[in-house]
Amino acid sequence: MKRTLRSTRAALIAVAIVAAGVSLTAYAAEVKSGLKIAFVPKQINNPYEVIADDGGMSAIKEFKGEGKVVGPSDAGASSQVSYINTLITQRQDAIVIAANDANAVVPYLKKAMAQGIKVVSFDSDTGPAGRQIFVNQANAEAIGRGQVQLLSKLIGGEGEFAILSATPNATNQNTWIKWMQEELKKPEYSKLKLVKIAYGNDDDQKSFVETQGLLQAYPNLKGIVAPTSVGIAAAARYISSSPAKGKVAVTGLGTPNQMRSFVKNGTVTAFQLWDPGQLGYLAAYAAANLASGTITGKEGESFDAGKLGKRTIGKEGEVILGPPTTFDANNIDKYNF
Ligand code: RAM
Repeated sequence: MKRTLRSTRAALIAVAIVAAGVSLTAYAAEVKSGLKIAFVPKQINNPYEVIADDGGMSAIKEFKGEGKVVGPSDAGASSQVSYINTLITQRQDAIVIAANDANAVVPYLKKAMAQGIKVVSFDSDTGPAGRQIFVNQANAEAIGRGQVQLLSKLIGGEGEFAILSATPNATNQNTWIKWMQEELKKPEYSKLKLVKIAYGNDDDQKSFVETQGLLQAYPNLKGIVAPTSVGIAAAARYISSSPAKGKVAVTGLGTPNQMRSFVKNGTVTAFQLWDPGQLGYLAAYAAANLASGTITGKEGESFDAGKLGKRTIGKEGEVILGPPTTFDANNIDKYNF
């Protein structure tokens, strides 16, 4: 009897300790309700950015904040500045931004942070000076190297290819391109030749025309890598109705919904992306945790990101969503974004 009592008491104490631990964790992970969080995408009419922003808004709904999306209709270098200034005047709790040009926005984001507004960059970074946290879609080196690996497979390891990028100042595209060029230095790619980096500015028409220009300028072109959802869709559309179909491979980063018809009609064999909705969702939770004081943005801190679970901040305030997926005819119908 005594032994039972003692062990019961011990068990009760253990339960109490566990319960206290659980409630402490829950308390630490809580974000405030009513937070005003504004998303500033690269451009509001880019389908990729729309999915990302929608993901952010759904997270904000979960923790009962007030979310909104404001931003330019073009991805021009200084197009986001006036929006940031307005958000500062409106005393938002946090700004979540996909930067078109770090140099253009950092001074204004610094001003926001000086006034207590928390700043999270996502998709396209500002660099550590312009934000507390960068929510990155995937490891930038892995994305860049992965793009070359995929292209090489698609064109049999040799031939001329071009990159069709977004804007010349986009941090994300430029970082990926840098890693593509690193990957190309490996001996196994000695027969791959990067002939040109073209810029479609994340504008559908300009990307379409740039694709046409690439085909005219490089008659031996075997591939186009467009690490932009706008660029890859425009390139695929051009090539799908040109004699280059089946001869010039189009790959890069795109949304399954925009690329599905080009995979089905044989213009595109494979391309990559992550879930932009989850990217926005994670960025919203990062912003809310900063604004609630549960984290400050330092390496090693963790926060609760709703259905994405616990996330830990890495070097220079970077939080990574996860590895990209490669889409092809076998799996594309499993994805709806
Ligand atoms: C475009 C944008 C965005 C990029 C995607 C892959 O929508 O340039 O920044 O991450 O493509």
